[in-house]
Amino acid sequence: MMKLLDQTARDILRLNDRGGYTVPTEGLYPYQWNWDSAFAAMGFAQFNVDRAWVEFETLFSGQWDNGMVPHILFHQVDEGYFPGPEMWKSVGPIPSSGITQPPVAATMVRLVFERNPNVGLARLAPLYDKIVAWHDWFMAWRLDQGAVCTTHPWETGRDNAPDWDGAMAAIDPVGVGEYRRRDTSHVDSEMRPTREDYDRYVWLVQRGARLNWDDAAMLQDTPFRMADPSMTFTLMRAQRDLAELGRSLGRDVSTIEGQIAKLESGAQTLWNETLGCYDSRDTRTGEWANSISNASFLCWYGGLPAPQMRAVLTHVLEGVTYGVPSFTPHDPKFEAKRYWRGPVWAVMNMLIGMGLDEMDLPEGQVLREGTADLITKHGFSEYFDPLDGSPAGGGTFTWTAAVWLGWASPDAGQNS
Ligand code: 2M8
Repeated sequence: MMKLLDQTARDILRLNDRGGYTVPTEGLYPYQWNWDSAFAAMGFAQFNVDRAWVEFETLFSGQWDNGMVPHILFHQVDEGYFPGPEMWKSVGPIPSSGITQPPVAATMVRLVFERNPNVGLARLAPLYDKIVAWHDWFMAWRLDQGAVCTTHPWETGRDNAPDWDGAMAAIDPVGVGEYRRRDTSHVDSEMRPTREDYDRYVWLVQRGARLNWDDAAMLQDTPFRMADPSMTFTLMRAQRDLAELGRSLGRDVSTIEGQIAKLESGAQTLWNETLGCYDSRDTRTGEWANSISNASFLCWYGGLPAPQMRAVLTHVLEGVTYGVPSFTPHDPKFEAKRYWRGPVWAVMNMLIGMGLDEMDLPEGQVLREGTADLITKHGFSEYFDPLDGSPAGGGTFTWTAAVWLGWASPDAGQNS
């Protein structure tokens, strides 16, 4: 059974391979997404290390002059996805979106590199400088008291998380105009963001395009700017892995070490004392989102011991079956099938589980086994109902297959 699933997962990666990059799934997401690609590379590395490096190389070929690495690269126009390149009006070397995504690439590059360091050194060197430039861009433009901010919900990858409800409600999407969503022709609309969400997503894109995605101009007035645990903890972690990679290349990593210290103090500004949890903070109003989300539990992955978060995790896990749901089931805003407002995601289980393992906390094993059980029973879906495991969103999904190969499968990490 497990061998069969390994085979199916490899087949999914090959199926979604468009030659040099991997789409998250046919139809619903026909382009290269930033963090999906990094996970895809980890999956490929389990059976084809060269193909894994190519995935990163293609992703970084879309890097902008300012260092930003876009969240979507539109290699080949596809009418099946909205919004496409014509709405973004990007300014990079290839058509792209104008925002980024959680910086997990350095961490996945390190995992790929460690599969075969001798071969990896030559591939790593040029990529290393590009990742440094991307991280520097975050440090230059996206910090608030040392915590990392997002300027669009799509950037966090947790598109419709309850974290953004307050800030999104404060936006009046005036002049957004008519547009046609494509996602709801691929997936049940009950499993997707609402019309109100989309109006604001599109409005924020139109605003960025109007400002030519100029970082300084975008900072002048900030309709949406949330300091958030996904961006903060993933960057903290990515900087640690980048420093380690730099040492392998014999580089001076003292600047990165200073950046890590800054992020560590920034992370403390995401501690919501009343909630007793890491939370998102609206930098415009200073208000908390009051959201116990799966991103809250990335604290260990980010490298914080965070002993106070263990009891929070136990409480959240008591309400569900297959790992960490995107939002706590003990809050009335929880919706078991609606995307980032409740469902469980294999990638988030993996990142949280990696952190728990590194802290020698036994819940890491619980998450890995829960994820393996979920995939074994319910397949390689985009996400799953955290109560009964029923599959949701798109099928034959790249990152679910990659997580199986690189982490959840009993064979993960073996040399094939
Ligand atoms: C989802 O987001 C895209 C926009 O970026 C969408 O809904 O159209 C999110 O789950 C995001 O985290 C993910 O990277 C992307 C592709 O899988 O889909």
